[in-house]
Amino acid sequence: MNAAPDHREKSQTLCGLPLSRPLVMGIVNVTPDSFSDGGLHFEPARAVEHALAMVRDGADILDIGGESTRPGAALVPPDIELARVIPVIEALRASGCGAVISVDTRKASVARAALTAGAQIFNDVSALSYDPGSLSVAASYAQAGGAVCLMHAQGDPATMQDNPSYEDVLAQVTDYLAERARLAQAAGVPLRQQILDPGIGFGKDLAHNIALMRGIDRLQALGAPLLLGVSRKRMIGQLSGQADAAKRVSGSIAAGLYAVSRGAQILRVHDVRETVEALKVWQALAEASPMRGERGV
Ligand code: HH2
Repeated sequence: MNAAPDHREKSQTLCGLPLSRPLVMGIVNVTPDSFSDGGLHFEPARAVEHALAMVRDGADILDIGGESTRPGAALVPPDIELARVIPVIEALRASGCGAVISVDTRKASVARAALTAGAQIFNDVSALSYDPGSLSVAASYAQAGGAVCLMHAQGDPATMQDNPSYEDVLAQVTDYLAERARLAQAAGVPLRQQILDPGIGFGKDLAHNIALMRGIDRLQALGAPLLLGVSRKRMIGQLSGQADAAKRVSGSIAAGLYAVSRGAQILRVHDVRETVEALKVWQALAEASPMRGERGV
């Protein structure tokens, strides 16, 4: 495995986190219907407990979501999404846990309330295109020293896997993210406070997902840290043969290590402890990479 191509300044940070090593974002789905863990952390107290366990296991960021965006998912009204995520964000802030808190939402009103409750990252799977109010909320995150994650998706969760098609998926996703990044910059979110994400599984078939993973270095050249959310997704099931999404940890880690070896800086994962351990081993070996090519005894 090659060491990560290093396009970033060693001293660069994101919400106070160093970008000199891969960061782990733990997924906290406060939903009844998420694709691999729906219902498990639906009670706010269970979600908080799960999130704090992830911090103990080494998560740098906690991504709190109240709406499933799995293929075929139905829209959740803003008042219900707010009631799911805000108490969890408030409780995590009150707990004094050191993790950066991210809110996974497409809705400006939810992102705004989450910022007030203590969120530092606005993770929008629509790259600020779903809700016209999102650009100004994104600027508020930047003013507060936070960040905004812009993800590519083709179509809406309800229909996105019906027949995804591209002429050149890597070129189209790269161009789209470049355009959304420029728009966010114009609205007041500097590139150094943006995170870009090709959106694995969001309107993509297996071949599209593979092309995007193989093209990570090209996406990373856009100049913002790159986030990869491949954990337990259908792609992992297709490649590993594991039909049960909750049991896709090994395949998810393999894909995550491949992604960081190509330059991804943030892994969005369900299995934090396993991922953190794997990254520690990977990083110790990658740091020793100047030795590569030398003949061993
Ligand atoms: N994937 C999911 C949700 N949010 N955000 C980013 N930035 N990137 C992703 O790849 C991404 C995301 C879907 O995964 P999950 O949250 O586990 O499932 P569900 O949408 O069913 O809640």
